[in-house]
This record gives sequence, C-alpha cells and structure tokens, in this order.
Amino acid sequence: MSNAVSYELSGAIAVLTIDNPPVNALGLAVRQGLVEGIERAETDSQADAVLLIGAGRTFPAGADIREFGKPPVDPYLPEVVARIEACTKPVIAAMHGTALGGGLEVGLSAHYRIADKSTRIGLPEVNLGILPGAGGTQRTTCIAGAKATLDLATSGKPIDANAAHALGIIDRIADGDLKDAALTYAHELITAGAAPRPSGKRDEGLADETANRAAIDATRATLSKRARGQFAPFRIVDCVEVALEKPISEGLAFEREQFLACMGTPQRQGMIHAFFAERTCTKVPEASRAQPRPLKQIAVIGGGTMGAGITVAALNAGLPVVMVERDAESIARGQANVEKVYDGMIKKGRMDDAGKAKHMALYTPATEYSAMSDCDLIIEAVFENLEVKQDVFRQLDQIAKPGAVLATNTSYLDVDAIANVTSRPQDVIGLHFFSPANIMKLLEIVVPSDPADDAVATGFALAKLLKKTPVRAANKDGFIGNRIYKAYGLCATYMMEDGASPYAIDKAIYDFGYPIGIFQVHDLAGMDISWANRKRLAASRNSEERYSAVQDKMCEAGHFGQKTGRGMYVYPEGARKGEENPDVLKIISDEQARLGITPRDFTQDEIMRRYMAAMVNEGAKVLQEGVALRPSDIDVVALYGYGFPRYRGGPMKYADMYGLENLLADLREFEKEDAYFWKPADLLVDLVANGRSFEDLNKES
Ligand code: 3H9
Repeated sequence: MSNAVSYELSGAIAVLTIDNPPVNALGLAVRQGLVEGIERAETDSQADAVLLIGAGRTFPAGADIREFGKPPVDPYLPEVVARIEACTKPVIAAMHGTALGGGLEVGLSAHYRIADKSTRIGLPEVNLGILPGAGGTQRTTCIAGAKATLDLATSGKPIDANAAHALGIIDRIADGDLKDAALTYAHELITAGAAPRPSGKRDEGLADETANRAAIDATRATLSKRARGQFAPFRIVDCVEVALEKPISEGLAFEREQFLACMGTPQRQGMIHAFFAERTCTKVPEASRAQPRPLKQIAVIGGGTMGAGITVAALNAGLPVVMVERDAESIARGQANVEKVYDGMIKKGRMDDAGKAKHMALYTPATEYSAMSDCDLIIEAVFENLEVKQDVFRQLDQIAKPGAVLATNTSYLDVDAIANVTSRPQDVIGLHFFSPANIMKLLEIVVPSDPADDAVATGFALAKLLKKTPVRAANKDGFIGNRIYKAYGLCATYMMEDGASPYAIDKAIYDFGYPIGIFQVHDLAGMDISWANRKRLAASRNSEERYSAVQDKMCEAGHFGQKTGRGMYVYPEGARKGEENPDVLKIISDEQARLGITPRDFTQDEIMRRYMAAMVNEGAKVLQEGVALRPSDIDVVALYGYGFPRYRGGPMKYADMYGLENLLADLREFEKEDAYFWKPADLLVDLVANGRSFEDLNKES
C-alpha cells in the first residue's frame, strides 16, 4: 500500500485513511493508495464495506495543485473516482474539515456520505481557473440538480454540512466522533443489505426539468457580468447542461474535455499563481524570527472614513476597540460612521439589530489619549500630514503601555520620520489600510528602518485576525501599491495628453478585466488628494520628469470627481456612473495647444501595452530597491488593493507570461520619446540578459 493511504479492518469494514498533510491533497501517492485500497477491500473476504476517511484536519481539500502544469501521472483522479464508484462493496465517505474540489469528488464517488457537522464542502476549482474535473459537475447534478451544482461550482464558495445534507449531497450528519459514527452507519448499511449506490446513476437532481433549465439560463445571464472575461465559469455551465441531457458516461467525457481546455489557459496559470502568492506573502523574515505580541484590545485614533473602517474590521473580528477623537462632536461623528456601516448591513438584510449590538458592545468611544493606555496596538488614522501625525505619536509615546505596538495608517508618509519622534521607534510600524477598510482585503505592513521583529510580526498577526491579506513593504514613498499606481496613472495621463481620450483609456482598462478604468478610480477617490500630493512633492520633482497639468487645471476648476459631481466624468444628481465631461475635453485640448502636441490615435492594444509596461517597470524598480520582498507580493498588492484581474495573476505574472524580453522591447521603444519616464529598471534588463523571469525570483525568495 502507498504510505499516504492506510488500510485496516474494523470489524467487517475496511477503513482507508488518507494521510497526506497538511490538507490531504490528492497527489499521486494518495491516488495510488485509494485504488490499491479499493482493490484490496474487494478481494478481502473479511470486508463487507469500505470506509474512506481523512487523517488530521480534513478530508481531502482537492487535487494537489502543485502537480498542475506538470505532465499528469496515472492514475488520474477521474480514473480513481470511477474505480471507487465501481467498487462491488458499499463505499462510505466520512468527511470532515474542508471537503473541496477533488476531495468532494472522491466523496461523491463513494456510495454513501456522512459528515461531521462542521464540515465545509465545495467545488472551488473556478477560483483556480479550472472546473471540477473528476465528475463533480455531473454527479452533483444527478443528486442535487442544476441550481445547487451551478451555485457551488461557479461561485466556488463552500457550504456547510447542514446545507449539503438538505441538498442530498450528504446522507447523514455525524453525532459525536466522526469515525465512530461512520462505522455505525456502515454497519447499519450492511445489516440493511444496502448495495453500492453510484451517484452517477441517481436521478433525483434531474427530475425537475423546468427548474434545471431555468437555473442554466439564469446562471449564464449573471455570469456574463460576474465572470466577465473568464473562461472556466461558462464551461461549468456547459458541463451541467450536458449532465441534464446526456448519459453520465458522455457527461464525464465532456467534463474531462472542458477540464483539459481550462488547464491549457493562461487564466489557469494566473489564478493558481494568485493562490500561492496570497499564501506566500505572509512569509516574512521578521515573523519567522519572532512571535507576535498579544493582541487583546486595540485603539484607533480618528473616526473618519478610514478610522471607522478599521474599527469595523476589528470589531467584526471580535477585537475590542477604543476609538479616540479630539472632542465630543468628533467622536460622535466617528461613532456614527461606525454605526452607519452596520445600519447599511441591516438594511441589506445581512445583519440584525442583535448582531449590531454585539459588535458595538466591543466599541468604546473616548476623547482622551489616556483611554488607550491599556491597548496592545494603537492605529493612528488621522489627517495625512506629517506634522499632525508626528504630534499624535509624541502624545502616544507618553501614554501607551510599554510594548504596545504603535501603527500609523499612512499611504505615503515616511514612517521613520513618525517613529523617530517617539522614544520607542522599534515599536512603530506602518499599517496601510485601503478604503473602505472593513471591506478591502489588502493591508500593506510598512517596515521602517529598525523595527522590533515582534512588532512587525504583530502587524501580520493583526492581518490574520482581520482576515486581511498582508504584504510587507519597506518604508519608501508610496510603499508598493501607491508607488506603482502613480507610475501607471502618469502613463495614462501622458497618453491622454498625447491624444487618447480618457474614456478610451478607461474602456481599454475595463476590457482588460479591471472593474473600472483609472480615471473612474480618480473620480471615486477624489482628485484633490493627488493634487495635494503633487503639490507636496513639487519641490523635489526631477526636472527631467514630464509634467502634465491637465489634472491640476481640472482641480482648479472644481472637477474633483464624484464628490463634486464632476471629474473626468459628470455625475448627474446622485448617479454613480458618469458621463463624459466636455469641460475636461476642452481642458485637454487647451493643454495640447499650449504644449504644441498634435493629438494622435492610440489603439486599445497600444494603450494596454503602455499601461502594463509602466506598471511592471515600476514594479521591477520597487523590487530592485527592496521595497517589496518578491514579485508575487507585488501581484498580491495589485490583486487585492487595485482591482487587477485575478485571472491574469498580477502584473509581474502577466509580464512573465507576456515575455520579459517583449516587455523590455516595448520599454525601449517608448524610451525614445521620454527617456526619463520609460527608463527600463536595471533588474528587468538584468533578468532579460540572463534569460530569467520574475518567477525565478519568487522561487529564490
Ligand atoms: C481540484 O480539486 C481539481 C479536481 O476537480 C480535478 C482534478 C482532475 N494542493 O490555505 P492554507 C497548501 S483543484 C496543494 O494556508 P487554511 C497551501 O498552499 C483543487 N497544496 O490553510 C498551504 O501550503 P504552505 C480544489 C494545497 O487552513 C497549506 O496547504 N481545491 C492545497 O487557511 C495550508 O493551506 C481547492 O481549491 C491543494 N489543493 O485553508 C482548495 N490546498 O503551508 C484549496 C492547500 O506551504 N485550498 N494547500 O503555504 C484551500 O482553499 C485552503 O488551503 C483550505 C485550508 C481551505 C483547504
């Protein structure tokens, strides 16, 4: 027997235990072990039934994703599940933890299923750019119908054991110890003379043809928006449709074809890259050297949009929060900002009054700094101004308990300059949240020049508590995200000044897969913020840098974006979606005339070539300067903070797939018109010269 699957007899039951930590992924050894185990049980005269169970924390959480992209090795998972389903003795799957993807498919190939009540089951393959490839779309449809299968497989979201039981996917919920309950269930089945019951031959799910058809049509309609640009979700619907119409053998063959088609796409590569990238970003030197400090109570200074969002994120995680504002009026506003979030959820039916009360019970408003003296972590979220923040930290230094971590939520400012006004700079870090902070997943953890390892580790522990995705950034203007954002923002502005309409630029970006274009982002964020930032940096701006005054002129004329009802777009009363703003087009053409620019056309392809070249080139500079630890961290920042389409993996992954030599050639071409802006990063030149990729750097990190 393979050492990943053990075989033991418990009375008349052959127990196959899958043991492949950490998540019992269905790698080659497990697949071999399952086939061997089934064959042995079939010929074992003492065994009347077979029990499949997972050791450790979970039933298999899926195929082994690390094997994807390598040449497949026999037996493939579809063969394994076919072998289990064909077993001549009843097979019972006992599921716990996360029975996901191929794991659920193995469960479905058993004839009966029992699950621990905390089990989560799901078909998350769509999040990896693929589809359930071992019968998941077919067998689930046979049992539970089209709607349930489509919900599971196109959302990728797991459901709990009770919901799975209600759908008929699980036959019984275990009471008490899973293995004991499963053995009891198996004995009951034997005593009752239960025969093997292949899921693929069941038809409860196929009965309501009208409902099944409606589910197919409804899913196709919603996916056209929800999964715009993606390949796999639409193939999932095709598979379920075939499950409704064709015999199981044809359905399985069709599903296999579609699975292999998905495996061949760049989207699969992008999404699997994202899966590993978002796990790797938590691996940082400081957290490997030190344990985080305790985090029992935190404080947030500032009750504006950002402070309130951070507060809600913490309250949602069950962390008590002291919110501090300068006076009674401001703290009342801060509390109202927090309550507004919960009231919004109540209005949408996502929370009830009791839920709000439970969260608000953890909230303490205060107007005195002394109210924070017991807090383990204090996050300052006041106005983005160095002197104001330094003043806050001077006061914090007086009242914070020894060992408290002091964090500044700045998006650009020098964290050392803030840390150094205290007597304990080693306890100061940057925590750059993204707005709305209770929703956005990204948290840049900014590491100043000489922090204590455990202060940094505490930042990562906080991210985990708040269910955020943390990325380590060194302390340099704009850190990772905003620095790169600024570069491709400039690129978009230059293209606009050179003749591309801002609306054509936004459309190209949208068609690339972003939820909205860059100028729509500007309008949403408010252009006054970047205007203030440009003014702040005006004195230090390099004289070689091309400067576009279009957005300054827009701001001077009050076109700040949604907040003033007009920016790059005009927003008729209350509208979120804008229309073209003719005043802006006039500002652009005036600027072109002033600068002697003859506007030229840009194709959508050229717009994106420039946009991506600017993004990746700045990413490479961020890397060579050590601001980011690894290319995949930059990808995570772009995916979680800036709307980069996940199915493209992130800008650095995109660049690897585009070819670094092609990207460098683009930069060389653009460099001829603006040598300062388009200067290729040394790192990029070096990688191309040595035939290396960003992925090589990921592997070394
Ligand atoms: C599939 O099944 C295809 C089939 O339909 C058809 C085939 C023909 N493989 O997330 P964590 C690693 S596609 C390999 O930190 P958690 C993970 O990288 C698959 N490795 O823990 C990490 O490694 P490290 C469908 C895997 O408790 C470690 O395990 N299934 C796999 O927060 C711990 O993971 C999925 O998409 C895997 N399948 O969450 C499920 N899964 O320590 C993917 C995890 O070196 N997995 N690892 O960084 C998950 O969603 C979460 O890992 C899970 C646990 C919820 C299970």
